[in-house]
Amino acid sequence: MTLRPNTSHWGAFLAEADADGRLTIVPHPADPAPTPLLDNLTTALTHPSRITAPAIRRGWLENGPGSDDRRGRDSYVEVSWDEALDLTARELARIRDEHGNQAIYGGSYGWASAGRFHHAQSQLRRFLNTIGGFTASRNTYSFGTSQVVLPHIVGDYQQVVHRGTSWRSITANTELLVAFGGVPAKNVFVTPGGVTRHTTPGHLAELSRAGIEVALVSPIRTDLPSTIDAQWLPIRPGTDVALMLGIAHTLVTEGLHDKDFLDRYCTGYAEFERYLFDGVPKDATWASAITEIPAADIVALARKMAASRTMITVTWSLQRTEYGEQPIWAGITLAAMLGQIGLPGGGFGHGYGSMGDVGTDGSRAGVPALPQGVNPVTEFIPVARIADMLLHPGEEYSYNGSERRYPGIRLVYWAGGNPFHHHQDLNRLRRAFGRPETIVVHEPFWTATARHADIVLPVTTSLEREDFGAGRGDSHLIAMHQIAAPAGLARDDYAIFAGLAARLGVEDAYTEGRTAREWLEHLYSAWRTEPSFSEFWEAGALELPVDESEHVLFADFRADPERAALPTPSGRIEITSKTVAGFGYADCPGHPVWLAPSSWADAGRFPLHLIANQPNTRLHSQLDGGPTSQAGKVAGREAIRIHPADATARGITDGDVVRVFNDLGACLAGAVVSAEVRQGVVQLPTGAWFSPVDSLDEPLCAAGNPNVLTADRGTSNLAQGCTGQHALVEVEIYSGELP
Ligand SMILES: Nc1nc2c(c(=O)[nH]1)N[C@H]1C(S)=C(S)[C@@H](COP(=O)(O)OP(=O)(O)OC[C@H]3O[C@@H](n4cnc5c(=O)[nH]c(N)nc54)[C@H](O)[C@@H]3O)O[C@H]1N2
Ligand SMILES: Nc1nc2c(c(=O)[nH]1)N[C@H]1C(S)=C(S)[C@@H](COP(=O)(O)OP(=O)(O)OC[C@H]3O[C@@H](n4cnc5c(=O)[nH]c(N)nc54)[C@H](O)[C@@H]3O)O[C@H]1N2
Ligand SMILES: [Mo]
Repeated sequence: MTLRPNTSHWGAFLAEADADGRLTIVPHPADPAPTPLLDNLTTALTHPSRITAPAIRRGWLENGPGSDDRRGRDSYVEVSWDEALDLTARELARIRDEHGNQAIYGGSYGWASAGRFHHAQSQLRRFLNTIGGFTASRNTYSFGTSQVVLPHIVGDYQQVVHRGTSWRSITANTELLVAFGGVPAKNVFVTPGGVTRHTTPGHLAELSRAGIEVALVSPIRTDLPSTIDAQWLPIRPGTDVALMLGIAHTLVTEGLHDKDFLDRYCTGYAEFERYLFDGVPKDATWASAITEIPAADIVALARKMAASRTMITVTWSLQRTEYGEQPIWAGITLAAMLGQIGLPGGGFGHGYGSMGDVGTDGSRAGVPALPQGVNPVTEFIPVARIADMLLHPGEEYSYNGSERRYPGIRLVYWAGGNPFHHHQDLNRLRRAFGRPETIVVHEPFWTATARHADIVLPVTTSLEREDFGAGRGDSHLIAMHQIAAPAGLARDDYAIFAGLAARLGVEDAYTEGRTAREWLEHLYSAWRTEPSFSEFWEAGALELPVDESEHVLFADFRADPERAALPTPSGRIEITSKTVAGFGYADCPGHPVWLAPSSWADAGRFPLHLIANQPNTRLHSQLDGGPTSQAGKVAGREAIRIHPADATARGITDGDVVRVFNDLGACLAGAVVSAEVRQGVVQLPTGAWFSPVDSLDEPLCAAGNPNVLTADRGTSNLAQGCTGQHALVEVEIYSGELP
């Protein structure tokens, strides 16, 4: 037995399996800050939740394809691979012939595993493209709203999200970091596709060593490491825009805004300034009433921001809320008013602390990937509108200036994602998943999504196959050696699609005659000839050149706004966008505005504001059964943090099982009483496996998945993005029988 290299979205490692399939994991030697999330992998090979054979839902097998509310409550029949693949191929052919390829939904959102070749979504798309295409999804749950609104403001989202001002520029130049949503250290261990050297923890340590002042604007103190001595502004959730407007109003009143910058580099500022003063003045007192931050603190912060080299950062979470376009637009507007956009350590940043590759000096080398082919079907939905699409085919909706109609979907094909983790209002999603004629899911584990499928095909994890992996800007390409044999009858997604392709007469187009190992060699060799593939494979990793420059976002634009004009209609930063104004959306007008969340109407009955953020013990719902994730559970369920005053008022003490509920649903959770969340706020992270107790009259998730409580509502008619971060709830001691 030897330790072999492999990688995950949360870090590279060396691993070996013992005779019982338990893994020993050693972090990659080049990683200065490995994460305990690695331990979640140790039980992955043999976990009881593994799917070990192809399985067909009994109702589907007996009655054939069709809408069926039993999905999620039915039993399964194990079948041979030949039978499973025959059934799947026949059903795909039937749907395609009777209804056309657009009736197949292949959006299949999700993170799957690290590894460039066995990337599940790439494999699925390549396969569906070879059989004539599919209805796709657009944008992400992560920053889907920014993907739509940023192009209207600065012309592009990629620059801002993936090539923002570097940490090096911040730690060398910034005097004041104003962090809306904080810089949550729990999130920086994750980067899509893998990460070998975790550098952000080092930058965070440098932040405190350099004595940079930080204003933490967040309902939760742990959104910034406790080692950083910050001013904590415990804002009421969903009100950051009001705070930004209060600061903006103060800057104008005191003549602290940079008029030259606004004239030269921006358009539409005058209209925004009029809004600040029209009708109700959006001054610090006004902002204080909404945000519950003292007006004096708002005024003092505004003055300090104008007097310092200030970086304003807005985490991705703020746009994952109703009207999530606004905090992005208002944050950039505020940075423009300070006139520091394009200066070292100043301006605007998006997502410092949201992910490991934001602001880090990564490699720009790019990494090889599987070609997905061309989708002949042009139909798509904004990704978070999945349940609307399934429940309301043909219905009209608005998206980014166009009027669209939901397509009629007959077959849903999911590989590498867990919508019963990631989507909002899971009780509604259950109804939506009752609608299609057939649902096919590839999964290593019996997730709730697998339990709602008709055809469940067991796949290997990245520990049970060969691949190579690297994230955006990763310092190494890791040769992912096979650590163990596949669990049960599990096959790679590639092998499954190759089997289907053969049955549908497109095997050559899909496989191009290559085995998985031959694909690795082929993709690698088209990318690099030196060192050779076999040298790379033998060495276990290839180090990639890393860019160590102090990169500054929009420095070129600042230096020459004519030559380096932004790709917006005006070539400038659009504080007012005529394009967006022209869409006529009340929920996203032409410049940043304060809009009170519509859920506030229920605040009387559901007085606690739930933050449903990313978990610090795992990635999303992945490996929830693993040791690090399990160690974080309280009373066997996901932990909910509640302020001491709110706990006392409800008779709740540490370790109690509580019921968290609103009109949409309810779940159980284990109480952690903590003054690190502000009063009136509870925090329950995402990712506990949706475990509905179907025997009860009222739906109840026994594990603590917050998406039974979140509303399935787009951010606005503009982006239609995910709004899962917030919900209003009530919490009580659970006195029923414990499921
Ligand atoms: N309330 C609320 N909800 C949210 C969010 C929030 O802030 N609040 N955040 C959202 C965000 S940002 C995101 S990105 C989403 C994440 O949502 P997802 O990406 O859907 O979540 P994961 O748990 O990573 O799901 C990946 C699934 O792929 C499976 N898998 C792993 N490897 C393979 C493979 O090789 N092949 C196949 N076929 N399957 C594989 C895993 O077992 C797992 O079930 O959640 C969103 N949901
Ligand atoms: N450990 C771990 N890391 C992860 C992930 C994971 O699942 N686990 N997921 C990864 C993925 S896919 C993504 S997209 C990123 C997401 O990155 P983010 O979206 O930035 O992460 P979140 O943890 O959802 O939210 C960050 C913080 O925002 C604060 N916040 C919430 N609402 C408000 C508000 O109204 N105002 C203010 N000021 N603050 C608010 C919350 O306290 C929360 O802790 O994280 C990535 N990193
Ligand atoms: Mo995400």
